[in-house]
Amino acid sequence: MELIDGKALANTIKDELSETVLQLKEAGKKVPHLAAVLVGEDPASQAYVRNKVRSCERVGFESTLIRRPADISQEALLEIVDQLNKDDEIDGFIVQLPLPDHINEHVVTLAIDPKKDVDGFHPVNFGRMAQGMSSYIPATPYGILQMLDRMNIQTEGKEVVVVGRSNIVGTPISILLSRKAKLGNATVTLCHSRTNNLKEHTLRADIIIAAIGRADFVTADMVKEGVVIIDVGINRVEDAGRKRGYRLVGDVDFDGVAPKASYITPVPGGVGQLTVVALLLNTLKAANKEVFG
Ligand code: L34
Repeated sequence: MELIDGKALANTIKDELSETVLQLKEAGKKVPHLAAVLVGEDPASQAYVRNKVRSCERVGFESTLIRRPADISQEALLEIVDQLNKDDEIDGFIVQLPLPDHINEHVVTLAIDPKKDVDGFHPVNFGRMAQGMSSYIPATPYGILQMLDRMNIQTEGKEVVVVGRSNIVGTPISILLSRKAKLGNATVTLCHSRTNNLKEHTLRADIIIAAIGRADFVTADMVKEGVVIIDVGINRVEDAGRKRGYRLVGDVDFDGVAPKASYITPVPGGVGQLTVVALLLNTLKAANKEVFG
């Protein structure tokens, strides 16, 4: 079993990005600038956005964090989106999800200029991705592709089982891995909460992408010997033994599954690390106007 060290992979890519920033500066060019909008005080969202801002600092990108209380109106949030769309200083921005219940996420996503949509959530980017056109690829799927690429894990002809059909992970990664492309050409099965006999599917899988948001959901009896495990879940479970009162676990029962796996990602220190890096890669693309020309 080989552990996929997300932190180390992320650091390698961050070093490459730092080098790119130095070259941009030497050439007298503008440094990429990412903005993030964070609504409310959700502790997980705060941690994720903090990692994004810190990572910008680490590679030499500019970053702007816009924080608003959970009771901000949808109208006021749309006004911020509009300002960011118009601000020439900002190359790309994200609105961290989830948003409070009174705000319609679809409306907010549709309001973001696709050229600045470094999350790749706008239907223009999603549609371009699905058709194999140049697009921003959502950060978590893009991070998974980076991980597979840099670990030299082949996907062509492989049986991939994705568990979870969210807009931001399960659905896009299943499209990407089945595309006729490098890091594609897999036979993908997208499983979800209404799948019958889930285990029949997962037992066939050469690669399992677990993105359901349920702690320790994938267990040893569900996987075959030699499987590659990409664990996207980040779940907080109570743990009185920890200072914080909780610990983070993935969607996969790591201790049970790891002995059967050829490769496995840890949580934390796995996919989450690459998610943040993928956002930086998209921000660089935005600054270089690579996606839309
Ligand atoms: N708009 N909303 C928008 N874009 C995104 O790409 C996200 N996502 C998901 C949630 N909402 C979003 C993220 O940023 C998940 N996600 C994310 C980002 C960073 C990390 C995990 C998920 C991360 O840094 N994980 C660390 C541990 C974090 C901790 O200590 O809590 C890790 O090592 O896994």
